[in-house]
Amino acid sequence: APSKPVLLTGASGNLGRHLAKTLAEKGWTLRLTDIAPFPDPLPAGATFVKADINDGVALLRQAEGCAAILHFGGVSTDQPFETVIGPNLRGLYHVYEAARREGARVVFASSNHSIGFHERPKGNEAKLDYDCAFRPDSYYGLSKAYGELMGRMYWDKHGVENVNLRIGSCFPKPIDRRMLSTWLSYADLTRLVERCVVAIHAGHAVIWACSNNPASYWGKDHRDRIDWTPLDSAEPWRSEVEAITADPVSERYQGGGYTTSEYSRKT
Ligand code: 15L
Repeated sequence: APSKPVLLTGASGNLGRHLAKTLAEKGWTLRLTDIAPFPDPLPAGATFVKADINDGVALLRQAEGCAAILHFGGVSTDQPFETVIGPNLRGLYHVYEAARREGARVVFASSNHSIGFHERPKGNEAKLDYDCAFRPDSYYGLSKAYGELMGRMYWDKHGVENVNLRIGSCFPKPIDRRMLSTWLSYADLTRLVERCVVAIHAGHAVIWACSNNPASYWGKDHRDRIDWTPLDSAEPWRSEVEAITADPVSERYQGGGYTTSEYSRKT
């Protein structure tokens, strides 16, 4: 376990709750925070503070003495512009300022929606590497691209290390054909976040956060730097979910349904 505490934002969200439980089981000292109350019994060694990530002073106080900030807070789905910008742009800035002051590493829950308008590879077509162009599919995806670029700047300018997890679909199990490519198991997520924090060197890193899915859309990233290998696979669910598909536009692009919400392109 890390020798210093680790701060987790978004602790009351789906992924936050899972990380709080499993990292505490590994003996980590966690500081949990969220704007919503923590719905579970508090894990051993953890404290919880109810706060808004837009409260920069509260965040600085919570980050004091921390080795890392696991930033899983903010808007996590496709929402209107005005809903996204407060938590995902200003809140993110407060996270990075706190990390800069503490010399803490940031693990950022980015998303496949920062690149969602790349087409899905067909047959033997090349998979997408980490240094592909951002092609956000929503204001939400755009905020995640901004978050990754924030990390780029804080590394270049201030030496704040950060690992940007382009999370595919992290749910208990895959529920449609797209998730045969994008699914990330909860167990692989915990192992990934653990490596992000304990790895000696991170710099500015980008990781395609999906399980070891043969149908994955994604290729090169920085997993060797942090020594992470996903162990699970979506393939056992293939026969159950492969017939579950969406409209033709959603099926063309990696971001799926996020690409077509409010879609008005004619050609
Ligand atoms: C995300 O970024 C969302 O947080 C999650 O709810 C899923 O929609 C996921 O992407 C996905 O693309 O499946």
